[in-house]
Amino acid sequence: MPQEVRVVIIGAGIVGCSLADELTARGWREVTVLEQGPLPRPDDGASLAPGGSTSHAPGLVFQTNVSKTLTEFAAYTVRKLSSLTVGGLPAFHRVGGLEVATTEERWADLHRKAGLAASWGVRGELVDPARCAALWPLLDAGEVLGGFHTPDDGLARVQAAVFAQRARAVGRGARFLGRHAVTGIARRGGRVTGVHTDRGDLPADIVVCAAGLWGPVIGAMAGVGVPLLPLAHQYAKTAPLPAPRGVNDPGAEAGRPILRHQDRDLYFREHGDRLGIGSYAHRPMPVDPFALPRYREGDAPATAPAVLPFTPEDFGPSWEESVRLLPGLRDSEVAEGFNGVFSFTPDGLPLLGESRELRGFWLAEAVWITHSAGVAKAVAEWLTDGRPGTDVHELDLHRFEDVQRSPAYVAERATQSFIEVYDVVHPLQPMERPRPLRVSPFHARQRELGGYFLEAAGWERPQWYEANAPLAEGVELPARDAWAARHWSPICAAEARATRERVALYDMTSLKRLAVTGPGALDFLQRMTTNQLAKPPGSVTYTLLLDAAGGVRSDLTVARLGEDRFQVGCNGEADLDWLLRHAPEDVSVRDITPGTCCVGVWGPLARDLIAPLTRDDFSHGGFGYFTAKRAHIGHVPVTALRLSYVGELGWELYADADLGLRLWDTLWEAGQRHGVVAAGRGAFNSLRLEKGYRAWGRDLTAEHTPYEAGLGFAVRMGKGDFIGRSALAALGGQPAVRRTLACLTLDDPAAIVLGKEPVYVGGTAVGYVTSAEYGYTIGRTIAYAWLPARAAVPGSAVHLEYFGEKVPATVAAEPLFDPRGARMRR
Ligand code: FAD
Ligand code: THG
Repeated sequence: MPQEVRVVIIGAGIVGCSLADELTARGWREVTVLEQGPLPRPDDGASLAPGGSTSHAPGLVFQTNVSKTLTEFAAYTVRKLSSLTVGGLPAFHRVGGLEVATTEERWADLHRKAGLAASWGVRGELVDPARCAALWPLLDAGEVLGGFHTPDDGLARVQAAVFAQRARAVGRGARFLGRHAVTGIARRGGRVTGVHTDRGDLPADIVVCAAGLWGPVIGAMAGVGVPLLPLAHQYAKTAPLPAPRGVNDPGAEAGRPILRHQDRDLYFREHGDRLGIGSYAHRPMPVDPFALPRYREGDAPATAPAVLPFTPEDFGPSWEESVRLLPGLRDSEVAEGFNGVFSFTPDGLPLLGESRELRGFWLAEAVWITHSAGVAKAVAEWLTDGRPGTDVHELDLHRFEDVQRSPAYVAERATQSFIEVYDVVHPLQPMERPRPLRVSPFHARQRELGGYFLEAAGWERPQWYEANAPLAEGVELPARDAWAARHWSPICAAEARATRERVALYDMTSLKRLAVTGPGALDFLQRMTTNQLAKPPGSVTYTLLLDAAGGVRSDLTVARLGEDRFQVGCNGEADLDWLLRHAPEDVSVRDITPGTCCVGVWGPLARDLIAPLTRDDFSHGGFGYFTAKRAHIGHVPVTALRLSYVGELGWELYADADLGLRLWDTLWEAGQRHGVVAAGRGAFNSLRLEKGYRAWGRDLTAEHTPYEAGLGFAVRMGKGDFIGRSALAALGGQPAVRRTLACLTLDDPAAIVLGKEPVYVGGTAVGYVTSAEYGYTIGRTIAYAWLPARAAVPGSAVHLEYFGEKVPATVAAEPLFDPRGARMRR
């Protein structure tokens, strides 16, 4: 019962206050918020704010984000703050948002952003320079190519928002204790039991760390890694401006839209007759959270820990650029400023969830004002219902691999997140540093073959191999625009063709795999997943992990290698976390990805390539589709799985890493007479879309049921209980669905889209694209998209929008290639 569970929230910034509000709204009664700083009233002004990042944040809320989840969180924040009033004013001031472009690249990107806004349901419109200047009279229309205007964005009145949520929580019985510094986390038997403070101890069943940039300090008290780095960010105010052309009303705090000039890492808002200017253009200024000054009673606001002294020399270029965009500032000056500190993570996204090492210890960290209410709602739902109502896998604390949690990695990547905060980032863009970090045993060969490497989870992954360039000669392909041509090569087409016509080697080492073993292993996996796994050793099964509400948490392949031994192919660190959380004593779950490797040998000649290398039976009769066996390929012992995400005859061959190079060389040499190629992720992604194979996290998430996602075939309701079964049963068997993941093909064989584009029926955006790639075998672009079921009827005409261009498309029956799977079963 939430009523009796004692929750302690550490930190009364926007996140802590919002969470207290969301929890008490759901019936939680024993909620205590501890704050080391003072707890101000709204009329006390910022000077008495507790002193974290929230205290001085100017509160700009731009909702549109590449992440659908973050966009939804921002939209919720806007809705919620708009409904809260303090002193007769709502806590959200809907002045609108304007992002301007001064470069062609940004102007194109704003078109892409307008598409994202349409996909996620945010109102917005691209506007010309004259309209930009009408919205922002200080602005030099000659400087901009255009803008993206979002009328529903605006300013959070941050202190009011904090106060109103706090007051409401207090009204429902929450306790807020100011000047209480948490000094330790009490725990017993892997669970938190309370907190120690400088004013005594408090028992707790659940502790939520909402300590902002102090997260790592609290984490250290709990023995939990909190992968964030605080960095300073400059914020300045101008001197009072002469009311420019009568628009700037000195009485009102702001009237014009919040403004972003991302080409120069700048943003602007009004403060009455002054402008506030925020800059990310300066050198990174990391802050060690362990070295921050302790709070002292009566500290002056200037010494608030998250506020560092202004360094004007760092702001110089930003001022010049501000004057260039807003020439009216020429006669003004920077009147005041500060270097404000807040949290950055390796991928720029928040850190949410319960620690696995210390149960009951939760994080709600690295959260912007923009997403604060949405995050708080999700965490409150998660605590109340066992699952957040919004898919949060991108924000899950457990998304990082071990190697991504080192202090060195966190510092380097978080600094890069600061640098890139306003950059135009291509969906395939790999991190720049640290690289190379993780390499497969085939790396040396891949480099010899001219691999073009992208990166995922720290792994170097070839997208294609320049050595295959001769095969691409004469391949007819539509021309690509510069954006779509980034991280792409016509060689991908040649590698895809070689896979369909001959045979190719794919490095699958980065595919995460777990060993699940022990007397309870079968029962455990049966309870965790949807498909029937009680099959003889040697069987391989495609199956789903669901959450309790029937949402798809992941899709897996489970190979039964022995009575009590399973190899699980999964989608990432979060799967490992989910299984470890649920594993009983008699089951061991181990990540065997590091230390092993995998080659996919796929194509009609795969058997011809492998058979001469082994005495084991790789015939169709002796080694059936979706089965596994131990075998030897030359000198190398392998676990072979007969399945193929690219939809061709072949095997995944797993070996210990020390023998990986030998395995690759053996296959490579034997493959020469069959015209073997090494093939990269570019071909891989195209081939899997032709086969209609979903990529979890992109095409579907916990937001979707198996039926909506077209994966009902992997659910066996009759096999016994499993997590999510009762929720599916409540839907009534294979229900008719309201929305569905549909396969589209673009009508113009030369058209390209890349993913996340909006889908229109008539003039209305009804859905969005998940994955898209040119289908090299079928000769046009394939786009999977979430659509209302009524729009997803094969043959229906829709259109997508790509950089502002209308792209006609048609719903197709799927899969587009080899629908009966004959090529894999011979
Ligand atoms: P905080 O506000 O830092 O709250 C954490 C609280 O925990 C603090 O009050 C701290 O005192 C308390 N605490 C820490 N340790 C302990 C302890 N041991 N015991 C008890 N209490 C403890 N975001 C936007 O969305 N839009 C913007 O325009 C924007 N502009 C910004 C401009 C600047 C200059 C800065 C600095 C940040 C800006 N941000 C903006 C980011 C935003 O301010 C933060 O991400 C957000 O305020 C973080 O809120 P929080 O509640 O997590 O952390
Ligand atoms: N290989 C292995 N494990 C994996 C993947 C993989 N785990 C994660 C992810 N990829 C899972 N995704 C899929 C998607 C489709 C198929 C396999 C893994 C697949 N499906 C066939 C189909 O839909 O026709 C067969 C399904 C069935 O027979 O039940 O092959 O790439 N090891």
